[in-house]
Amino acid sequence: MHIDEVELRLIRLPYRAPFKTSFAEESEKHAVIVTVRSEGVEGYGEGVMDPFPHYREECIAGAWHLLRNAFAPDLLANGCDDPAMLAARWARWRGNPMAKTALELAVWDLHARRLDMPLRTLLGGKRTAIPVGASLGMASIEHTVDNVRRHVEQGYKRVKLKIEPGWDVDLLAAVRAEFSFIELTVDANSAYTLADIDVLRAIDGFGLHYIEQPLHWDDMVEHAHLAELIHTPICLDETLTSPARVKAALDLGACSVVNVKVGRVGGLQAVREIHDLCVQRGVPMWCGGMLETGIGRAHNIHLATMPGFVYPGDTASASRTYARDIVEQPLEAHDGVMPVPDGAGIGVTLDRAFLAEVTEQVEVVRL
Ligand code: OSB
Ligand code: MG
Repeated sequence: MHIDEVELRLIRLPYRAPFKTSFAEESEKHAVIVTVRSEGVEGYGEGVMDPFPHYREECIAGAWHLLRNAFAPDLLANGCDDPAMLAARWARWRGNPMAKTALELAVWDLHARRLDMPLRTLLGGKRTAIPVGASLGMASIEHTVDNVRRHVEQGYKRVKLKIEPGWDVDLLAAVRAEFSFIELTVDANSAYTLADIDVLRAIDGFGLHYIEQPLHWDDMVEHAHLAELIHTPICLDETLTSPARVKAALDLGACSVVNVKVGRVGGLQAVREIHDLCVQRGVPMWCGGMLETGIGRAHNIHLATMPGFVYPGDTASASRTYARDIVEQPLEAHDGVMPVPDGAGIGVTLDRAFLAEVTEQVEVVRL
């Protein structure tokens, strides 16, 4: 398949409410929307890098440089018959999984649209809807308990609370006092160390489904140690940046649950490899989120139809995060179940007028 051009578009989209984690409080999304064009057909991808590297090391400026000067020129010069080959082709540029994924996803979408097939079918996903949970940013205890109640009433299958040292045990006690039996998890985004073992042991007493990324964002060894000290399963997010690192984490016993974010692991081919490894080892997986716009969210919904995604993911209704999205189709869960957008590719189309309104920068790359 010959690619005629690659469009890079930086957008800024306000959140309905600020999202607070242990690493930052953000009030708007900065996303790189990538479009690939071939013989009148378009495919779309989304980069989940932020302006500054608070989650992992990548940032938008660095990703833009690599997309503009490395990955897009390679794609334009060599075309692509099988998007599954792109990660290997781009391995000579080390790391930078989020930047690579933004373009790889666009090629997958284009490929599926040209075949007139839903993307999930190319990935072996048979489900037409997936169970979803919701990730709640940090807020006061009263507000959090209300927010949990709202999501439980809406039928979300799992609720995840963001925590950090000093914002954990009292919060969990208040939530558990009212909701003793819901599927509840916490995500520390690397805010603790092993010196916090006493509080981690206290968190261990709340019957959580798993605890997500309690320790350093690049660590495996200390997570493996922690896994011996508490009963709650450990789920890794930040640490898992490739199929090889997922395998290493499982071999070490650093986690027993895997959060898959396509951008963090380097694309859909990487997701397929991680998926097959986790299925083979009986390790439960779920699809994480980065508050994506409708493009990244639609990709997440399609990939989460693969059979190994057995826990509810973070791909909740777009309207929780955005008053208005950049895609025309509403991506809304009903009773905690998200329908997979119908049609070819990822099944969504861009709201071009609104996209133009929220665009900060556009660059079209041709040979
Ligand atoms: O750690 O899972 C995370 C959002 C941004 C960065 C990291 C994370 C998150 C979320 C939100 O938890 C998930 C979502 O609703 O998309
Ligand atoms: Mg996380």
